[in-house]
Amino acid sequence: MEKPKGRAISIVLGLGAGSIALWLLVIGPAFVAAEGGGPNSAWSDNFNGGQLNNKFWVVSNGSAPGAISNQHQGYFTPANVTVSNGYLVLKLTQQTGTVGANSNGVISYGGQVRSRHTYGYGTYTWTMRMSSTASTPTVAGSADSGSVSAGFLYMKNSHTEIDFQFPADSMDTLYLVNWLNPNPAANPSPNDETYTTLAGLKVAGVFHTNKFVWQPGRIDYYVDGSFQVSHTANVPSAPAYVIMNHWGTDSTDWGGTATVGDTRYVYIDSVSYSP
Ligand SMILES: [Ca+2]
Repeated sequence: MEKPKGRAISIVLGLGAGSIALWLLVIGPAFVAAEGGGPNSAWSDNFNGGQLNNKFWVVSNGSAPGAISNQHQGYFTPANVTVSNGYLVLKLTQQTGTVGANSNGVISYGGQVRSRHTYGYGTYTWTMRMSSTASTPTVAGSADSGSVSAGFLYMKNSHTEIDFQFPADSMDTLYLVNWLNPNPAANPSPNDETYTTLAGLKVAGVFHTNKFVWQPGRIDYYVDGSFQVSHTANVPSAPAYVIMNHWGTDSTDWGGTATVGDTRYVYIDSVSYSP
């Protein structure tokens, strides 16, 4: 499939310096030794406990992808991660502020949660509603330009990456993506990526159950129980972190230009893994 202009690199981790930022977040100093079940244990989280299970999840606090010099700077802030009424809620705000030499830049505050463990081959499922202005899970809301939301697997410069990802400027297009960067000491190249797009799902308006089955040399993607596509190129093998995030953009390439002043929300009803 032909790639949209400028999308390849940005899918990895945002743009340019953003790739470094996310890497630091994922394996930064805040990393805590794994607890509980190992990489071959099934698990699920319905977020029904009233607060996030901090023995299982790490809330990111620091730079987010999508930075553009003198224009846009994004952060993940723990204040934008909550558990409420059975949902994990990831909030995003965008405001005017000083970015480098520009006093009229855009600053984004999003949210990100990742697993403490890494996990390997198996079935991964998220029931979630992508970025919208809906301030509760069931009310109507629009997908405003200026964000990326996702449930995905990731480790070390996309040595492993498998995603369900929604750039909010994509006119209701969900991206089913996988990466295998064979040399994670360097950033991935466009040739390391395989993706499929799905349109018309109203991903910002309703919940969908997004599932992939990852096995050696193959990833099968499903939405609401319906098989969508198999990818057999760029299939990674290394265990990776389970991540859900919602981050701001101000780019015409991926996520769209910022919508300053509009608060947006991602709702995750449940996430699970089985080997
Ligand atoms: Ca739930």
